[in-house]
Formats: sequence, C-alpha cells, structure tokens
Amino acid sequence: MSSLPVNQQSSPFNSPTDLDQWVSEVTALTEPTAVHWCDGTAEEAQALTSALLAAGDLETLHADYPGCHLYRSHPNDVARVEHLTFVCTQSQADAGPNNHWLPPAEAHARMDSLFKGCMRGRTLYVVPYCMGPIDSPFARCGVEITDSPYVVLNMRLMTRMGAAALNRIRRESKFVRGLHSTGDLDPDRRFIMHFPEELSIKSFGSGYGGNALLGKKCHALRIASWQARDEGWLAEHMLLVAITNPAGETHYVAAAFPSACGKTNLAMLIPPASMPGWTVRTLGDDIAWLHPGTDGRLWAINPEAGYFGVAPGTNASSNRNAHDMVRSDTLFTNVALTEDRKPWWEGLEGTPAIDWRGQPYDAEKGPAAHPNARFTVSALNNPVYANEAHQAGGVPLSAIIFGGRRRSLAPLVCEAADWTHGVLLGASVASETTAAATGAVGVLRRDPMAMKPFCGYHFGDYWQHWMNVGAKLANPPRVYHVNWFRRDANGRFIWPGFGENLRVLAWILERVAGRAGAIETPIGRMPTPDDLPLEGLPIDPASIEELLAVDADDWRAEFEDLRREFNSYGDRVPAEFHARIDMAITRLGAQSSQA
Ligand code: GTP
Ligand code: SPV
Ligand code: MN
Repeated sequence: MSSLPVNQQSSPFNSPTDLDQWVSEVTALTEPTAVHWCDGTAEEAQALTSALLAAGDLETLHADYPGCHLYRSHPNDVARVEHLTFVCTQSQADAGPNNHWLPPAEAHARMDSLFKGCMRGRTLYVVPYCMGPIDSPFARCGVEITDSPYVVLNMRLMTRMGAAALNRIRRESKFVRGLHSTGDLDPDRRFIMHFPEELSIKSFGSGYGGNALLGKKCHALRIASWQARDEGWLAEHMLLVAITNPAGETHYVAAAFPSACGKTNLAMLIPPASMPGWTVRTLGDDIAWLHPGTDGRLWAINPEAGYFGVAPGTNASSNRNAHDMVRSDTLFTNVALTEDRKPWWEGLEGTPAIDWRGQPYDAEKGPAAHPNARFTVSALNNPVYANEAHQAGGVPLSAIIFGGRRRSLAPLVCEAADWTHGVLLGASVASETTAAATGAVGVLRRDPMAMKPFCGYHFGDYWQHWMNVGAKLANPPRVYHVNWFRRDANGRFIWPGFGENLRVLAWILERVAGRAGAIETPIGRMPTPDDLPLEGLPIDPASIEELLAVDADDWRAEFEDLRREFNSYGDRVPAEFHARIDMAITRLGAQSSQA
C-alpha cells in the first residue's frame, strides 16, 4: 500500500480533473500527513487491517472466525444521530418539515471550520465507489474522502469500491462528493450535512455506520432521493428479495421497514420445514433504487454490495443464513466476546466474558453487546445471494411491502386497493423507535415509507413523486402493509415471525397471481384465516383472529391522527390522501353502526 507525502501526491488521473481539484482543496483544508488513493484490492485491505491491528484499533478473534475482526467504536458514537443530520437546500421549504435545515453557506462555513487542519498526523483516504452494478445505467458513483481506515474497510465491503469505480468516475462527469473526518468524536462537534443541489456531503465527528459510511444513507438515500425526484425514479429504504414457489415461479419483492425492523431477516429468510419447495434469495437488505421500465413495470436494483447488519437477535434459528455468513471475513462492531474470543451478542448461546466496551461483562451494566452492534460483510458471503443482483437492468417488482414495528392496531397484513392507496399505506407507516438511532427506544413515531430519517426533500413532494411514478406504470407492483410485531397482554410477540413470515409472503404472491382470496375491510383487503397458508404452524386460532382484527374505533382515531399528520406538511401533500382518508372514516362509521 503506498501512501505518499502530501507534497508528492499524484492521482491516478493523467490530467487534472474535478476530482483532483477537489482532493487538492480538501488536502489544503485538512492538512493530512499523507494521501492514499484506494484501489479496493485485497492487499490494500490487508495492509489497512494490519495497521489497525498494530494500533490496537482492531482485535483478532478465535480461529473459527478466519478473516474476522472486532472494532469497538467510541461509546458515545454507536448509532445514527438524526438530531445532528441536516439537509441544506437553498430554500428551506424544499428540505421540508421532515428535515433539519441550514442555509448551505452557513452549513459549509460551520463544517469547514471543523475540517480545518483536522487530518494533521493522519492519512487522507480517497475512496472511489459505485452504488449499483458497475455496468448499470442505474448505478451512481461517488468519492468519499475520509481519515478513518475503519471506514475504508467498511466501504470496501459495502460498495463496489476502488479501481473500477474510479474508471467509471473518470468517464462520467458527475459523482457525489462526500467529505468525512472522525474529528475528535466530540458529540458537540458532530454534524452530518447534505447539499443535494451540489451532490455533496460533509460529515464530521462520528466514525459509525450511517453517519460515516457516506455511500449508504447519505448518498444512496438522502442525495439519491433528491436526484431520483428530478430524474423520475425512487431511492428507497427497502430490502430486495427473490421468492420462488413450489411451481418454480419467481417473483421479486421490495419491502420497506424502519431501521432494525426486520429487512435483513426477511431478505435472508429460510422457509419453514412445513413449506417445502419454496426458496428465498437475497438481492439486497437495506436500499433499493426503483425505475419505471418501458414495459410499464417497476424495476429495482440494490445499490449496495454488502451488509451492515444488526447482530443482536441473529442466531441459527432466527436467521441461519446470516449466522453462517458472518463466520469469515466479517468486521464486527460493538459486539461482546466470549472467554475464548468468539463474537457474542444477545440471542446467541454461550456466555459473554467481555462487553462491547471491552470491559469484563457485568449484567448490571446493561447488555453485553450494544443493541445496535453490527456486522459488516460482503454480499458474496451470503449463501443465498441472488445472481440477479448483478443484472445491470435490475429485476421487475411483483409487490412492494411496507411495515412497521407496532405492538397494537396494525394487522398482520393488508392489501392496497390500488397504487394511490398503496402510497397512502406507505405514508402511514408508524413504528417504535430502535437502537439504530440515538434517543429513546420503543416510542411510536410516524416513519413514512421507513424514510423519515432518509428522505432528502419535502415529504409532501416525495409522496406526490410516488404518485407521479405510479402514473407511469401500466403494470405496477401490488402494495401491502405488514406488521410482525403485534404483542399480547404479556408483552410477547403474537406472530412467530422470521421464517414463518413466508406464509404472509406466500399469500401476497398468490394474490398477485390471482389465486388467493381476500375480504374488503375499511382499511384495505385482508385474508381470512382460511386464506393464509398456516399448515404446520403451531398458533392458536384466537391469535390469528387477533392478528387480523380491525377495530373501528381505534382505526378512526388512527385516521384522524394521520389527517393531522398530513396537514402538518401543508398543501404539498397529494389531495388523494385526504379523499382516501375521508372514504376510510366513512366506511369505519358504517362498520361500527352495523356492529
Ligand atoms: P437496519 O439495518 O437498521 O435498516 O435494520 P433491518 O430492517 O435490516 O433489521 P433486522 O432484520 O436486522 O432486524 C432487526 C431486529 O429485529 C433484530 O433483532 C431481529 O432479530 C428482529 N426481527 C427481525 N425480524 C423479526 C420478526 O419477524 N419478528 C420479530 N419478533 N423480530 C424480528
Ligand atoms: C439503519 O439505521 O437503517 C441502518 C444502519 O441500516 S446505518 O448504516 O447506521 O444507517
Ligand atoms: Mn437501514
């Protein structure tokens, strides 16, 4: 690995380009000791790993985990920071009430004063990456400049990083510029700023996840959603999965659930033994870019090439694929260790000895692994990675599923009557907060399309854009809402979830094929217990009834709340939302007067 002193730096470009110009400007501002252009090779990753090990920033693990390492982030830097994340557009109205906003000039000034001299004594890494298959017309490139070798290793696993991306950037004029420094990890000097009009990102003071791996939430969702609005497509917080039924028919499905609400698990689902002949393969577990095709269908790619997955809860019975996938060449962050240095988290067998902070485990001090502990691993490690993930044109969607983590109200599954109703179902998502972001956990909040923290522009415009995309689709995917997280009076999950979720997916795909039944309810079409394939599932009929119940009073209150919610976004909200809510409330009124 060659890192050159600043005065000798030379880019792999033959002639000065925008990229060289930008790298020189950043170098002058941040004053690194060396500049390193990343090529993405295994040798480079090995050299970075060795340097991190020598510095004590990475730890080796038990020999049963070849190529795996443990990283512990600063204890104050363990999750996304939504209150410190800004969208800086010329007009505040364009960022919308769903985003924190600063005028771009003020945001740049604030960030540049933080970046000034911040890389003294450090190496500046130039990380060229491509989001999406390298030959895909839907893929988009970016360059992240960072002073964190841990970020470089993550970007190499999560994106198509290195020489091939640099070649594409050399050919194209446009790329997203992401400037990142861990700074001094002072939470009072931590900001994640987005400039969608300039296709740029500045992130300072965090080395963790979505704050620091700029290709992921910052580029592939916040900046990309803005570009997608302008260019007629959608950038979404969705998994992407191929499901094949016993007759050999394959359907592609995208599903949006909020952070830590089950995307990775659904994307890698293992069919229950009582559903022989079904197979599920993963295209993506977190982000999907959706393009209307000339055939009137909606086509999807996964812009990522790896997973930054939630570790706690992952085990051989919940998700054997993920469990097996992280046995080699995986970077663990903030997990615990057993006595013999195996990675450990809540939900695994065995006993933790060292907690996520590196201290002897003491149950009194909280969980052994941080609740937002993660694994970073290449998708190539996934035993059920779908070949179609490499297709330049993507895959056509049969269904889009929205869902949230709701202990009450939202039923197991419900089908939209049409695209407009589907967009309303997506915009209505609410979910209990999780450890993926700092702040209270378990608080119900609206998270439209699971994009509350990630939509780079005004939600009203975004919902209207969803309507506009639908208008271009002669053959749109059907839209559904699911909830795996209903709880009983004792706080236990009523639905077994995980592999058993395939039963709901099977009903959905049978609906798409025109073979499964449903009844009309005021909130949408729903299966009766007989319509769901429940053979071999030990669950009592009363629980199924409860999972499929629609309480008229509770739903009327929900729609009144939604009306207030949409009103807070003003007149940019699609007029159809209000009409559909009025219709639902009228139907609910009729239902309760019949009862
Ligand atoms: P991000 O990476 O944060 O976007 O999250 P994600 O949506 O990929 O969430 P993930 O699949 O990692 O699941 C998060 C947590 O939810 C884990 O602790 C899982 O064990 C749990 N979980 C996932 N699916 C189910 C389910 O069907 N039922 C229940 N009860 N829990 C689930
Ligand atoms: C999420 O929070 O939705 C994640 C993890 O997928 S992070 O990369 O930190 O955003
Ligand atoms: Mn996510």
